[in-house]
Amino acid sequence: MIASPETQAPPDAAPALDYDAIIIGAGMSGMYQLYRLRELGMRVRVFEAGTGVGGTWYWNRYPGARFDSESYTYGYSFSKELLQEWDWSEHFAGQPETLRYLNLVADKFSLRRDIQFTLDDGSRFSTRFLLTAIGPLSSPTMPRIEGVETFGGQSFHTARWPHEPVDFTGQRVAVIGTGATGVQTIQTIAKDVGHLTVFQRTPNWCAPLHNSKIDAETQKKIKANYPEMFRRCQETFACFIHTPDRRRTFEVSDEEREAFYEKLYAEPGFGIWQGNFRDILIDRKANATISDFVARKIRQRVKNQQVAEKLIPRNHGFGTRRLPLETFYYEVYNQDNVELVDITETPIERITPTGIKTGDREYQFDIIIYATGFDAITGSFDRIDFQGVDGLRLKDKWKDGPQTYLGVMVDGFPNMMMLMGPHTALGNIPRSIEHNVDWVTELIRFARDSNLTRVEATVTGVSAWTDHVKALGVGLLSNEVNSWMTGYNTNVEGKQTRIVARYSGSAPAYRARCDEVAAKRYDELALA
Ligand code: NA7
Repeated sequence: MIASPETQAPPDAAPALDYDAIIIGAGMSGMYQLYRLRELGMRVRVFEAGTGVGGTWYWNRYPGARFDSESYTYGYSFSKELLQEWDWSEHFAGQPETLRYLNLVADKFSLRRDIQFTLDDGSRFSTRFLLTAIGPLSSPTMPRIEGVETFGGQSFHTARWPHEPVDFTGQRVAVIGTGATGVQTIQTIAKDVGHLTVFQRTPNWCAPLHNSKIDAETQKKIKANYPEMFRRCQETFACFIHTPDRRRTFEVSDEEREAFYEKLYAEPGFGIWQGNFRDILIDRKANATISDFVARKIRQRVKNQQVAEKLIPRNHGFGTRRLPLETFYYEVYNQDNVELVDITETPIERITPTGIKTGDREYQFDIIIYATGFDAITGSFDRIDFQGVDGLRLKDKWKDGPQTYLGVMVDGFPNMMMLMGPHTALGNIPRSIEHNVDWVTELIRFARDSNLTRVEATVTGVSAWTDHVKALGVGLLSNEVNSWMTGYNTNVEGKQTRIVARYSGSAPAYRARCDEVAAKRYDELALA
């Protein structure tokens, strides 16, 4: 697949291009980008590796996969008709419902006719613009443990879960990994398994989701309130409906603080993370108060205190990694048929044909589940051989970390635009997707209306934005912790150094900067 900015030949000598735009990926960004570019009357083609639309929600079919954002804040906002037509059944919808929703969107806007699924026949296509909609969490990583391929039972990575149901009844099951995915999987399958063994390397701070059904009355209110709710999401730091409390942690008395934490712990969703005191993610002492509060909750909820201590994180503070939200996760460890293995004490030596061998024991399993995460943010870019001007390879350009202009463009890669690429504001992701896609669409419209065939970020623009993103990350506790958010992954060669992979300023500030560039008719770009 080649983007064709016609570096050598003038536009009138260009060979006919197959498409005006090619989009890679039919997840939430790719689908919406297709919709918008079609409005411009462009010839657009989407290429998707899966057999259906939905991206994240297509691939991550593991048991218990669900939103941690309120369902109604997560859906697309661009169509009033769609908003009124679709009923979310729960405050935090499960994956099957979300996938149904995205299929409805694809049907309603007849998206499928421009999407080609599973392209692996060596075909080549040319296009004016190339848009990557490949997702920040879409390249799953398997652990680098000897013998993985020798296991004789069933084994699955959570992000490559089979389409057919998996029967856990009476089975001896292992789960490796305790991130947001592992937590959702564990709490869900614990009800059905014969025996469950959880292999934990690093415990994560988790807080209750408090999910519930949406009744008819609430449904009506949600639908009446959509414009106001989306407006609020636009104003908050990370596009969630939660926004930090204006107070600092030590501005209130110990009693008030405790009562505030109790309130947040009892409320649904990310409030305890995104709606907490405004300094908990930058001030170590402030952070220690909420970490201590949640540690006490874990000790109360888990009966065996040795197990409770193992579930309490020691190497990072509350909320400095992505917060898994849970539903009776800690109570799972009170079940007789559930065992927690701390693999920092007894490391996994190898996977065997019948199970897992640690330093001190050999376990027998019927099923092994790898909830071992992703080569995040840049991983999906590394897996495609993007080549720019003069054969410049994106992977080489980014070997010491991503360099971008607004997280959307890269110098040397004219006419390529990234949706939810590195250095963009992620947060409540569909809100960021809609902004990102709308901005890119306006840029493409501008190029078309101005008879431009080439739009490219400049070297200065890229280095200024990259420096800005790095500067914003200074002082954030989360940037001092190994996690997917800092591009750290023990299972990928060369990814054991933390990088600043995300834009960590506020979403409104990010949008303001993008709007300013558009208002000045993109004069920071090289246009030809
Ligand atoms: P995460 O959050 O990256 O979690 C991966 C988990 O797997 C984590 O507990 C890792 O431990 C563990 N892991 C990874 N490799 C190994 C090996 N080799 N041995 C043992 N344990 C391992 O991925 P998720 O899928 O849970 O979530 C990613 C995001 O997707 C999530 O935050 C949502 O935004 C959606 P570690 O912490 O590295 O010690």
